[in-house]
This record gives sequence, C-alpha cells and structure tokens, in this order.
Amino acid sequence: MRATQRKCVRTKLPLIIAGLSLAAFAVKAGPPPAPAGYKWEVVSNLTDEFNDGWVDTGKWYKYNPYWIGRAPGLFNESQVTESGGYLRLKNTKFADTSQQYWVYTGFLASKNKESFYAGMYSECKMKCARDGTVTGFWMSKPQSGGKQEIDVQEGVGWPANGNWNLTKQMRMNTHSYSGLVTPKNYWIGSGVGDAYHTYGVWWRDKRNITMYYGGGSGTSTSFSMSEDFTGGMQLNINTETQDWIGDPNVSFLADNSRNETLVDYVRTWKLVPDTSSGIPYGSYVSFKAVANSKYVCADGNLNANQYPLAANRTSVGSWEKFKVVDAGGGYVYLIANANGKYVYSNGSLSDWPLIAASTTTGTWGKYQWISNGDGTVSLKCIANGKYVCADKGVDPTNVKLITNRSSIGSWEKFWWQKQ
Ligand SMILES: [Ca+2]
Repeated sequence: MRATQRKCVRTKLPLIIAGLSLAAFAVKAGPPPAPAGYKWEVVSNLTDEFNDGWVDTGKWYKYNPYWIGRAPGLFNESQVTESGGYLRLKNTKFADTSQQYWVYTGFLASKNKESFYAGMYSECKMKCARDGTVTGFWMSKPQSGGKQEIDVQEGVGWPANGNWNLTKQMRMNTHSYSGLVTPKNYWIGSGVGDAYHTYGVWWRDKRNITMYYGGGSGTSTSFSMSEDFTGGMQLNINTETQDWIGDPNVSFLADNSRNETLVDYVRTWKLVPDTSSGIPYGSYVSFKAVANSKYVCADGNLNANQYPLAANRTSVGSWEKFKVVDAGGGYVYLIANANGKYVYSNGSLSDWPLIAASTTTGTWGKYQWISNGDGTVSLKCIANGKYVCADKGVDPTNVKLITNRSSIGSWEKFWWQKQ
C-alpha cells in the first residue's frame, strides 16, 4: 500500500510541474501575435520601465493638461514620483474633509495628446492603491461636446462602498462621443491592490478594440464600436476619486503601505509591415493556388490583349512565371514573363480582376506581399485594400484571379517558388 502511494506521488509531480510551466507561458506579457505580414515595433515615447529614478518629463506630463480632477480629488504634480523601479502615484489628504477638494492624487499623461493610435498595443503592469481611490490605465481624446475614451482598467484596490467583488476585477469600458459607454468586467479572482497585474489593449481599427488581462497572450475581451474611433489619443495612468464608490478612507491615506499605486512599466508597440519575411525581390517566381492546386498563368489565350491571370495550369512554362519587383516597404509589383507587362487589379471592372497589361506602375498594381508562415503568400492590393483570390465560384473553369476579399482563407493563399 505504501509503495503504491509513493508511486502515485512520483507520477503526479511532473504533471504538476508541466501545469505550472503552461500557466507561466499563458500569462506571458507583450503584444498578441502580429497579423500576417506585420511585426510589432516599440513606440518609445509611450514605453517606460520607470527604472531610472526620475519621471521622464520628455515623455510625460505629471498632470492632466485637460482636467484638474474630480472632487474631492485634485491632481498634483508632487504626487508623481519614480523610485525602486516603479512609477509611484501617491494619494495624500491635504485639507479638511469638509472642503470641496481634500485629496491630492497622481496623474501621468503622454505629452502628445494624440500619441496612441489605432494599430497600437499597450500594456501596463501595476498594483493599485488600497485607500479608496481608483487607479486608471486609459486613453482619452478630450474634445468639447463629448469625449472618446478607452478604459483598460479602473482598478479598485479597496472598496469604499463595501463591494469587495470590485477589487478582483479588470474593469474595462469605452466612451463614445454619442455618450454610449460599454462597460465589461473580467474576473481576475485576486486583488488588484494585492499584487502586480498586467493589463493590455490593442486598438485594432476604428471599430474594434481588444483588451487583455495578463498581456497579449492572456485572456481577451472584445469591443465593437458603434462610431468610428479615429485620430490619436492621450495615454493616461492615474489615481482619482470616484462618485460611484465613495470617498477615500482618511486613515488609509496616511498608511504608506496602502496609499500608493505602483506601476512597474508601460510598454507600447505599433504594427509595421514585416519587410524581413523573405520576399524574393528581383526573382522570377511561380504561384500555385491553394484553391485548386493549379499554377497561375498570365493567359494570352483567354485574352490576347489583357493576359488575365488564371489558376488553370498544371505545370510551369514561360506564361506561369512572374518577376517580383521591390516597391518599398514590403510591397511588390509583379511583371508577367508572358508579355513583360505589369500585373494590376483592374478597378474599372467588378471584382477587380488581375491582368498583365500595364507598362507603368501604380497603386492598382502595388501589392503587399504577406508571408503566411505556411509556405504560402497572400497579396493585398493597395488601391482597394482587398486580397487577391483564386475564385472557384466566379469562374470554375479557369479560376481567374480577382481582388475582392477582406480576409485570408485558403482561396487567398498561393504557394510560390523561385524559377
Ligand atoms: Ca519597472
């Protein structure tokens, strides 16, 4: 019996260790995987480790240029310091509680009010004060007549209103000019003021935002906007008082173990085209459509003037070769070997069919070369922002290439090979 028990313990141990490793991997910080054809690049003016002992006033205001605070809280520069590897936002009682304003709180704002843009991902690792103030990691666009806002976390370290559930949540929101707010909560399960937690946001495009607990490979929550979010926003990290939770606790404000929000870092990235993905500039290549496993041909038999591109050949001859020309920034032009003409997506016709019929370059013939990581490439036309598709539905016989898809599926993928 004892021997059996020992055996059990031995077999369980590696499983537990494996489980821990997986958990550690799951909460890895940093941005989510970049979309095909892009990579993440650090945005230095929105990135700070807060390790050098002084608040970098080249990047940050230690106040909010557009707001003094919500009573009884008042933002005050002296509350914003850096030491021990952390940005510190301290909350201090400075007047009698009978006054309109009696608590100094801290605000760190990006210097350029339009610095956080669609396409960027930002994350912040912090431990919230436990004194009744609320800690924010958020982006804002101050404007008369309303505001747009992305609230990644409104962290409650201690609940002045007695609702302890608030202390264990990532409390997200968006605000629209229309006045619409879209609050969502993620249940963390441990106190936001008891340990460091990482909160992230990817402003994907003007209508879509994804927020993350634990970094870009952590748990995600999606937001679909009812109005366009465009332009740039100011990035903010702050403490403030909030009507809905009540006033801070006076004795906690005097307790140095509770009256500071500590921020380990804020890190921000933007998406840029990945130009290091092995694009065969200057080479002749063949394309084989994943849709039907046929080679793409600039087919002079289908039209002797326009040479439409069609995935209709079983082998590579001179009409199935294309020269890849560097158009800069990860973009390419293609020249058909069949007739020496540039390939372009003909926007004068519906579905923008590809033809090899131009002697000059232009946006209709400028494509983003997107390596899918599986040996295939997808081509996105700059002129209409759509992907090239070998469309078996439109033309089942010749499977002509058209440019009308908004996402990459198998019909938008092509195996390619140098010739
Ligand atoms: Ca740090």
